[in-house]
Amino acid sequence: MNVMEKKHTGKIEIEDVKQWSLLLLPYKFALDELKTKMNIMAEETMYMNDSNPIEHIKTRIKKVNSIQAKLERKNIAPTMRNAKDYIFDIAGMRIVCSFITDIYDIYTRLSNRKDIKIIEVKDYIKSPKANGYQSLHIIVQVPVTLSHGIEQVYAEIQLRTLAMDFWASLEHKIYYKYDKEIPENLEKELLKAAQTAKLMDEKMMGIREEVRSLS
Ligand code: 0O2
Repeated sequence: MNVMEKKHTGKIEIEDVKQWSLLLLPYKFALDELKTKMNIMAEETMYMNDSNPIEHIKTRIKKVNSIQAKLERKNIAPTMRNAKDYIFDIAGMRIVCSFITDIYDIYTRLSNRKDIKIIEVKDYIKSPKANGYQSLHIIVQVPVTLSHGIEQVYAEIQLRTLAMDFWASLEHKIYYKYDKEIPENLEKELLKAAQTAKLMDEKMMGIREEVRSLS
């Protein structure tokens, strides 16, 4: 099948859907690799510490139109070459933890690994976004072995607590419901909710420490 998807928006180049699918394949493999590594890490921690730092993991591959839109926002031509070179979250993994300390423990373990290269870290937990968004974002490079050799593939890992994830999911829905223009009163309520989520995370950590000190 040689399906051609043509998009005429100014100087945008025509891209072949099949070629895009081929480009996205290593990102899927990178996520498969990462997921296995994270599951091993979690299982090992469970045996050693009797607690699992990971509540759940979700993965997604960015859609071609979202990749192109992101390139356009950055004023970069939406080609496959540019997608590979300039978009680092084509492969996305979200790791949801119970406690903030679990997030930083996982980050430390990731940093110590030889098979994952940390490229960039954005700490929206220490410095939340103006709307209240919190998460630890890490751009990594993972080697993926393909028939033609080893490819270093970028992926974005987002680490959050359950409370941060709850907030972000609702905010994301509201953001799209209002077509990216959230009314001011809702923005304020969301900010308050983010602060409540932060307090909840701190409280839960305190309780855990207390329980640990007793056992
Ligand atoms: P999706 O559907 O989750 O993939 P940059 O890469 O630095 O040029 P970018 O991509 O905006 O700029 O980076 P950043 O700040 O690391 O945020 C990327 C992702 O974080 C977003 O991906 C969301 O998943 C999440 N995120 C960031 N800010 C917010 C926010 O205010 N609310 C919510 N709910 N999520 C947020 P995408 O591509 O937007 O969407």
